[in-house]
Amino acid sequence: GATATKIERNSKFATLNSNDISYFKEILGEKNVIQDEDTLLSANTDWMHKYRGSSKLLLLPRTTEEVSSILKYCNSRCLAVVPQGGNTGLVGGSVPVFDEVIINVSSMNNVISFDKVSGILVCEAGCILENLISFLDNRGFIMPLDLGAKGSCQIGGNVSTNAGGLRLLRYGSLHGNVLGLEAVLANGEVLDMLGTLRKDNTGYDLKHLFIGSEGSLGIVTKVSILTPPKLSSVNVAFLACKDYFSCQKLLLEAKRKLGEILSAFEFLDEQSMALALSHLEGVRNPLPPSLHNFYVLIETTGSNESYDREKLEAFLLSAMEGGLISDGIVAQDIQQASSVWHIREGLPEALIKAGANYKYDLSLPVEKLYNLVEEMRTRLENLATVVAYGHLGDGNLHLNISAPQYDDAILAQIEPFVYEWTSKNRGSISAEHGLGLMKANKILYSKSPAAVNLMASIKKLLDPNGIVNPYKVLPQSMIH
Ligand code: FAD
Ligand code: 2HG
Ligand code: ZN
Repeated sequence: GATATKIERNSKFATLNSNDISYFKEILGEKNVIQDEDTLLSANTDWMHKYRGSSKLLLLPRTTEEVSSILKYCNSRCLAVVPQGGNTGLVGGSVPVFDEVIINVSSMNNVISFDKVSGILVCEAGCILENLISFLDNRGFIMPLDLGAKGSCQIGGNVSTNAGGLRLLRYGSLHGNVLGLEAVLANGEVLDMLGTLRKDNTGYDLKHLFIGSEGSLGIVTKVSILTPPKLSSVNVAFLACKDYFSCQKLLLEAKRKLGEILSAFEFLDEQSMALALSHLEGVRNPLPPSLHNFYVLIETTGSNESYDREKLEAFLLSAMEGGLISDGIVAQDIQQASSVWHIREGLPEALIKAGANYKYDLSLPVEKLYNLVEEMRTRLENLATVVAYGHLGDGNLHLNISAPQYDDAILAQIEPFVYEWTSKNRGSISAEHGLGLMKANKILYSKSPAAVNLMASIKKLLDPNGIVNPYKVLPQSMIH
């Protein structure tokens, strides 16, 4: 693939043979052992069409026991594997680099239990996020996470990437919301950590190792997750700000004045809006045409319609009077709210349509976050378009560089500058997407050598042959 260059296949891994295929057919049944070319082509290719592997086999286990048998066998044969969920990952972590066997738990898509008193949902890892959202909606609950890829991503993939998304500001990260999980280790051992307790301080909390480890320590097969009740009153405002400083002040004011009802605070710059308008079907700017440099989407979620509305209106009035916002609308119905959300959520897709896309997912101190964007524009001049948006409420910038095609001259202007800048400002080079293949060798920009060494030791302990998602997350040189 375009970026999977410079890495060599690890020669200690075996190559698939006909005995392997026969074994898998025996344990999984013919139809769950996929060798069909079209299906493999899409499973080998990532969402951005930037990374492409050459796997000859996709396995679809239906139970934890089947996952265990597959891994036990692969480990004994030294066959490398890649766990894949909805394949919506943005760092090349979900596709093979070479010929790794792809394991997808999409057939494990049952809800196991739901406790409507505590809101605790236990389900299999292959459940698609949007299906869980609908399941809960019918019961008066919501998922604590939401993201643009909800129609395809699996909860197992979300947990494995510790996905952040649009509601983290309100409900916190999956490290807080996931109460338990079941995972299968490289040697086939099943780790049952599927607790449903809010509090459990018995020894090391091992589930956290699997949350955000991007399939490098084993395969997540079941998840237990705390879900919040669905509240009756949701408002969405779409606002314009003249400069980045106003966006920042608006965030502070929103936290102070909207307090407990604030549920999302997203921002996009005018370059993002232009991209959405030209590449997303049916999208129009809900604000009258004028020179707006920044847009902010604020969502409130509460339980009292008139109180929430009053609170939001008072906040907007004071922000308008204080000059923090230059224009804005409050969505009048669900359709308008979802079309406003679509502008923000559609940006990754708009970027794909626009051509080549260099993607950086950074945590930075909010007050400095946009300086990087401006410096990047100066560096790139007319070579490419710099587009910035993200979860401002969480200090998470999505810096995207869009160009007609991939070009080494552009990349040389971006890297290592972007990583050095982030490191110097004590930011994170992966806020929520993970390291995958793209940033496995960049981890030291955000973590100390001692921390990375410990990670490598954990990887070796849990997966001594290194068969699970090789070449990803950690630098190869540190785990051999
Ligand atoms: P995949 O892409 O299939 O896999 C991702 C990683 O997890 C890989 O390393 C894979 O090996 C591993 N993995 C998958 N399933 C398992 C499993 N069962 N056990 C062990 N390892 C596994 N991310 C955010 O954080 N916030 C966002 O707001 C957000 N928005 C997005 C919007 C769009 C349009 C797109 C395309 C992506 C977005 N993402 C976002 C990135 C991506 O959707 C998330 O990382 C998502 O959690 C990945 O889930 P998935 O099932 O598609 O996993
Ligand atoms: C989002 O917040 C996703 O929309 C994707 O995390 C970010 O496209 C990106 O860079
Ligand atoms: Zn995001």
